[in-house]
This record gives sequence, structure tokens and C-alpha cells, in this order.
Amino acid sequence: MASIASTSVLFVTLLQYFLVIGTLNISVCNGDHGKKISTNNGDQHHSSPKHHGDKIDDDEGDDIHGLKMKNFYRKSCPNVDVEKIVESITWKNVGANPSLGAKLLRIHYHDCFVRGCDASLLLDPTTNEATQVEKEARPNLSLTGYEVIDEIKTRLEQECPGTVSCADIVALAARDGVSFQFQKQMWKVPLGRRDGRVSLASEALTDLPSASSNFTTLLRLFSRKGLDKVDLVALSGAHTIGIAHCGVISRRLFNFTGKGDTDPSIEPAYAEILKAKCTTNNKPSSGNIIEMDPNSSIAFDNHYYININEKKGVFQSDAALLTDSFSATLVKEFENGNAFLANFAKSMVNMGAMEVLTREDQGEIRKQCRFVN
Ligand code: HEM
Ligand SMILES: *[C@@H]1O[C@H](CO)[C@@H](O)[C@H](O)[C@H]1NC(C)=O
Ligand SMILES: *[C@@H]1O[C@H](CO)[C@@H](O)[C@H](O)[C@H]1NC(C)=O
Ligand SMILES: *[C@@H]1O[C@H](CO)[C@@H](O)[C@H](O)[C@H]1NC(C)=O
Ligand SMILES: CC(=O)N[C@H]1CO[C@H](CO)[C@@H](O)[C@@H]1O
Repeated sequence: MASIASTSVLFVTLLQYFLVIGTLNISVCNGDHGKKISTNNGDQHHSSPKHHGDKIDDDEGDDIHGLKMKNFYRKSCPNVDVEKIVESITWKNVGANPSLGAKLLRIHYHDCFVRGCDASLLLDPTTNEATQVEKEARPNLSLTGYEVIDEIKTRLEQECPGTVSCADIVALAARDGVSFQFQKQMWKVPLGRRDGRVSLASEALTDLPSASSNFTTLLRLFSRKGLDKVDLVALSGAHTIGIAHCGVISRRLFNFTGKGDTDPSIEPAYAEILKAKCTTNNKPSSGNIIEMDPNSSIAFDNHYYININEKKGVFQSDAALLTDSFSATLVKEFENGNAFLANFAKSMVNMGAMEVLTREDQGEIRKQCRFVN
């Protein structure tokens, strides 16, 4: 299994290489990092294909999937610093409630994996809807943080009505939520996403991996979206912040093979800590919560990888990163905080460009993030 997967990753990497050489101007799905990993902090410039036109125009940053690296809203929303507004509202909220950073990051991930980063996740169910929307899908029920997106949107509608998409706001707020603790932007967010008009719960169930996914399944679901093994390992590092509900791991802790047992791949003493936290009155209690990265669930750092190597990954999907040899090498590599942050930044740009709507004839700019126009 693993060797088929790595062969296909290599193949995709080679294919991209020839595309870039061939046309010099094609945006590739996942940057150029392929099997290389970056060790310099935060610099993702060398990862995006450069323009080779002879005109020099600062409106034209590097493009990725039709998104603009620079100045996307400069003409449509003149004299307004869109990014600054998103940042200040996000930082105000995250400053008051540090757990929101994780919520905003997870919203962006869920949005992007289902129909691309088009804010479809934000749509509320309407009364005459026959089918459920993404928000109602089981994996999404514990997402919150939508109010922060609404606050940003309301403010931007006052500044420049009908201009800044909810999908761009989600991508920026995810970056700014993570960036708050560093007090600087941890990566550049290419802009120009448009908002989708469709949201289906059924797609959230098929496109999002589950906490019990094995490596083959994780890689299959990431590859389908144009993300590779480096992206998978780097983005999983998002679990360095935030919480999980005990319900998600109760089988793993209390009934792994149906015989009242615990997943033997969890370090035994840590398994006891988790079981204690996930129990109330001597009974498994699925509503309890645990920190994903014990004692460090607010700090965006390399602890996730140290935990995994100590067999203290919370989900099977986290532990699974050790079951593929290349992935296991990366887990070791990302114990270095700078290597992690640099690769996380790149992979967030890749994830944020998945299946985006960018042409005028695609999607719309919503007036309210919870409803289509
Ligand atoms: C690799 C496959 C992934 C799986 C199977 C997975 C699964 C989960 C699950 C089950 C939870 C717990 C939700 C709860 O109980 O409330 C969670 C939380 C979280 N996930 Fe993931 N996730 C994955 C990848 C990602 C990615 C790529 C990101 C972002 C880049 C991300 C960001 C987060 C964050 C920040 C939280 C904490 C949310 C909070 O504190 O409320 N996850 N994830
Ligand atoms: C991974 O999980 C899938 C889906 O549950 C299953 O079909 C497959 O056999 C598993 N692969 C391995 C290597 O365990
Ligand atoms: C454990 O799993 C088995 C098999 O799925 C099931 O029959 C049993 O009821 C479960 N036990 C508990 C306590 O949930
Ligand atoms: C977290 O902190 C508590 C209290 O300081 C300590 O007892 C516990 O061992 C720590 N947990 C981990 C996993 O480091
Ligand atoms: C509140 C709630 O129902 N949360 C569910 C979210 O999804 C996970 C896994 O898909 C369930 O185990 C939770 O119970």
C-alpha cells in the first residue's frame, strides 16, 4: 500500500515539474515541495511559480490557482486595509478567548476539503431545504467560531459592500488566529476566492477523513484534493492546538476491538490519563473534552510531533502518521519547530487554494456569510 502511495506522490511531483518547466506559468496544485521539505522559517516565496512576463506590475503577485498573492482588493476596496481589519477583529476575539484560534483554523480546513475553499461550510440550513447542509454533517457539529466570521463580514460590508468574499475572510481569519501568539503574519494568504452557492452534508461525510482513518485513507483523501504526504503531515500539526470531544476517541479508549479494550498503540500511562479524563462517575462520558496537545493546547508549536513519537497521538489518524516510512521521517523532522512552521505555512497556502472559485462567472460574493444572495 505505502509503496503504491509513494510512487503516485512521486509521479505527481514529476508531473508538476514538467508542467512548470513546460510552460513556466502554470500554477501547480501543491507548490513545489513534493518530497523536499523546507527548513527556513516562513519563506514560501520560492515555492510559488514565478511569473515570467516582462511587465513589472505589483498587482500581479505570484498566482496560485487563480488567486493573487498581492493586492487583490486594492482596486475594488480602495483606501481600506482589508487584511488589517480581519486581523484586528480576529486578534481582539482570540485575545479574549484563546480557544477560538483552533476553531477558526478548523473552519478553514473543513471548508476547503468540501467543495473547495468557498465558504460553503458557513451556510445555515434554510427551512425549505430538502437536504442537510455541510454544517449539519456529523464531523462538523462541534465547530464554532462562526460569530467571528460574521463580525468581520459585517465590518467589511460597511467599508466595501459586496466586495470581500466570505471564503477569503475564512482563509485570513484562520491565518490570523494562528498568528496571534506570534504577533505577526505567519504566512501570506493569496486572495480572490468567491463564495459557493451549494452546501451538502453528504459531501462532508465522504471528503473529510475521520479520527479513525488509517494512513492509506488519509493519503487518499488528501491526494484527491491535490495535497501530498508533506501536506498531510504538516497540516496534521494543526492538532497542536485545540480540543477534542471524548466521544471521538471513546472506542479507542474503552472498546477498541469490541472487547472492552484500549488501542495498544497508545502509550499505556497516557491512555490511563485519557481514560480518566473521559470518564464521569466511573462511566465513559462522550461529552467530556480533552486537550489535543496536553498542557499546550493554546500554543502553536512542535509538541504535536513530539507527542506522536511518544505514542501520545490523540486520534488513530495522528498515530497513523508513523505507519508510513516517509511520513514517519517527517514526523521526526517536524519535531524541529522551525521546520514545522515553515512547512505548515506552505501547506496552508496549498490547502487554501484547493478547488477555489475565482472567475466572475463562478459563485458570488455573499452579502451575509450564512446565506446565499
Ligand atoms: C488529517 C486528518 C484530520 C482528521 C481525521 C481530523 C479530525 C479531527 C477531530 C475528530 C477533531 C475533534 C473535534 C471535536 O471533537 O470537537 C479535530 C479537531 C481539530 N482539527 Fe482536525 N482533523 C484532521 C486534519 C486537520 C487539519 C488539516 C486541520 C487544519 C489545518 C485541523 C484542525 C483542527 C483543529 C484546530 C482542531 C481543534 C478544534 C477545537 O479546538 O475546537 N485538522 N480534528
Ligand atoms: C484502511 O482503512 C480502509 C477503510 O476502512 C480499509 O479498507 C483498508 O483495508 C485499511 N488499510 C490498511 C492498510 O489497513
Ligand atoms: C463494545 O463493542 C461491541 C462490539 O461492537 C459491542 O457489542 C459492545 O456493546 C460494546 N461495549 C460497550 C460498553 O459499548
Ligand atoms: C500536565 O500538567 C499537569 C500539572 O502540571 C501534570 O500533572 C501532567 O503530568 C501534565 N501532563 C502532561 C501530559 O505533560
Ligand atoms: C456533538 C456531536 O454530536 N458531536 C459528534 C461530532 O462528530 C463526532 C465524530 O464524527 C461524533 O463522535 C460526535 O459525537
